[in-house]
Order: sequence, then structure tokens, then C-alpha cells
Amino acid sequence: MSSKTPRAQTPLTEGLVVASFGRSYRIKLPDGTSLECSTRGKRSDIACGDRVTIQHSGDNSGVVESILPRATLLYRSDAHKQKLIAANVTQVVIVVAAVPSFYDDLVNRCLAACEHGGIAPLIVLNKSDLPQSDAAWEALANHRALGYRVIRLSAKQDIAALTPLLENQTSVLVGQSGMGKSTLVNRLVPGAASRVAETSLALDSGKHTTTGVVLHHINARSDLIDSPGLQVFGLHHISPEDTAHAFIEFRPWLGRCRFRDCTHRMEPGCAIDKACSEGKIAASRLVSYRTLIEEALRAKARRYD
Ligand SMILES: Nc1nc2c(ncn2[C@@H]2O[C@H](COP(=O)(O)OP(=O)(O)OP(=O)(O)O)[C@@H](O)[C@H]2O)c(=O)[nH]1
Ligand SMILES: [Mg+2]
Ligand SMILES: [Zn+2]
Repeated sequence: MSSKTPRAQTPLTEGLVVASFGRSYRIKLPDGTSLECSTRGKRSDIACGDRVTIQHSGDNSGVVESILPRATLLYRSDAHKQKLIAANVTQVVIVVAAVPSFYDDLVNRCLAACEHGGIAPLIVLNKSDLPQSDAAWEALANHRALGYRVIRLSAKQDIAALTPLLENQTSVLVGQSGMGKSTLVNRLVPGAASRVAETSLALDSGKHTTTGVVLHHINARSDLIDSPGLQVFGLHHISPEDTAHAFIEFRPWLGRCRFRDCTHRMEPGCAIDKACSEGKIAASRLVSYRTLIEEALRAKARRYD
């Protein structure tokens, strides 16, 4: 940049957060250039995908002043704080693979976060070139039966099944470490150069390869956000009632339990429990739901200790 930044207050500029690493952000300006930005104080409520206003503070740097209203926000939370993943996404792509093996419970949590946040989920079983892939596909049978979109591909061989589903969307890739999110980004966005773990040693140690959240433009209409591998996905911010609603197959039975405030854990006359024992709700889904509720209630109890 050629012009010198004046010492007096410069006007606020609007920009798009295209990368977030801890509390530092890369923000793309309307003219296509980027600024490295920080926040005031300990503010950490800014997510990749946010539209923000910034104050220039010098060549190539600035400070985030405000966040423009969000259409959506994907985040997780534990007992202590919220962890933002991405803002303004229209689609969450949950990436799983046969190796390393994926946790069904984590998929259920991601789906619940999508339902609660009003964001469309898409499940991608990556590494279809591996022999263990058939069993992983079977493990996703219940998610298919629930009506969720599930596709199968190999980031290393053929991603044609995914390409049209990203068109006109802002998608965020989420999932455990080693599922191949960054490999997908590198295939879909030429020049993205997202770091990929190349040794199985790194995977077994559970080390995360991607450390920040980064937004890439696939084309003028479609963006793709890569995020670091998830080990946990707490949903402490969702009330027990809303959590039950976020498990879509529970909905026909909600309001039919003996007790109006039934939390569907162990209360007598629970319609959800009955539906599960009759095979209408998969036991694995009820277990995920109950684990979420227990976690949230335990955290709440600790807060009031
Ligand atoms: N066989 C096979 N391996 C793949 C495929 N896609 C990715 N991998 C490998 O899986 C490993 C992990 O890939 P990454 O793209 O780094 O995984 P990630 O999900 O981004 O991991 P984090 O950044 O840690 O969350 C690498 O060794 C890739 O080469 C695939 O389709 N088939
Ligand atoms: Mg990665
Ligand atoms: Zn109940």
C-alpha cells in the first residue's frame, strides 16, 4: 500500500474475516487486499466468516471494532466458554472417514448444532478408497434413514460428488482430526495450500494439523472454510428442551411423556424411551442425547456450587 496512514482517526472500513488464529484475524477488504487485525482487550467473539468493521492502525494492520449482524453462527461450548467455529455459513460439511475411525457421537453432536443453528448439514464419508470404507458407510445407515444427506468419496481420487453441493454455498468443513478436511480443501481450491498431515504417526498421536479457521473462495459464489480437528463438541448453550428438538426423530414424541418437564433420561412414562425400546429411535442417538443433557446439567450444578 502506498498511502501513509494518517494519525487522526481513519473512517471505519467493512471487511470479511477470512482467517482466525486465536485472537488474531485476517480480514479481506472490498478492494481485495487483506489486513492482519487484532481486537480490543480480550474480546474473542469474532469468527471466520464474520463481516466486521475495522479501524486501520497502520500499514496492513487494524483493529476490529464491531461485528455486523450474522445470518448463522456455528459454535460449541463447554462449562466455561463458547468456542466459535464459523459465522454466516449456509452449510456444515461433517467429514468422517473409516481410518482413523470416527465417533458416531461426534456426528450426532454436529448434527444437533446444525439443527439448533438453522444450518443445513451434509455428511461426507471420505477415504472411500480404503477397504474399511464399507463398514463406515454401514455405520452411517441411521443418519441416511433420518433423511440426512450422506455422500461417499475419496479426496485423493475423485471429489465429483461434492463439487455441485458446494455451489452457491458458504460451507464449513468440521470433523475429527485426520478425516481429510484440508485434503478436500486442497482439491477443491487450487492454490489453497492447506497443511495436511502426511504421516500416520501424526494422526495416531491425535495431533491437529490445521490450527486456525480459514475461508477460501472456490469461485465468486461459493466459499469453503477449513477448521481444526474436533475432539469434543460440547453444546452447553442449548437447553435440554432445545437439545431434544435438535434430535429430529424425537420430535413426533415430544410432549407425549407422562411428565411435562421430562428430560427423557430415566423418568417413568417417557415417550422417547418407549420409542427407542420399540426400535423407532436408534439407541445410539438416545445415548448421545442423554450424554449431552448430563454434561449440561453437571456443568450447571458446578456453576451453582
Ligand atoms: N487413503 C486416503 N487418505 C486420505 C484421503 N484424504 C485424506 N487422506 C489422508 O488423511 C490424512 C489427514 O488428512 P488431513 O487433510 O490433514 O486431515 P484433516 O481433517 O484436515 O485433519 P486436521 O487438520 O488435524 O483436523 C493425510 O495423511 C491425508 O493424506 C483419502 O481420500 N484417502
Ligand atoms: Mg486440516
Ligand atoms: Zn420423556
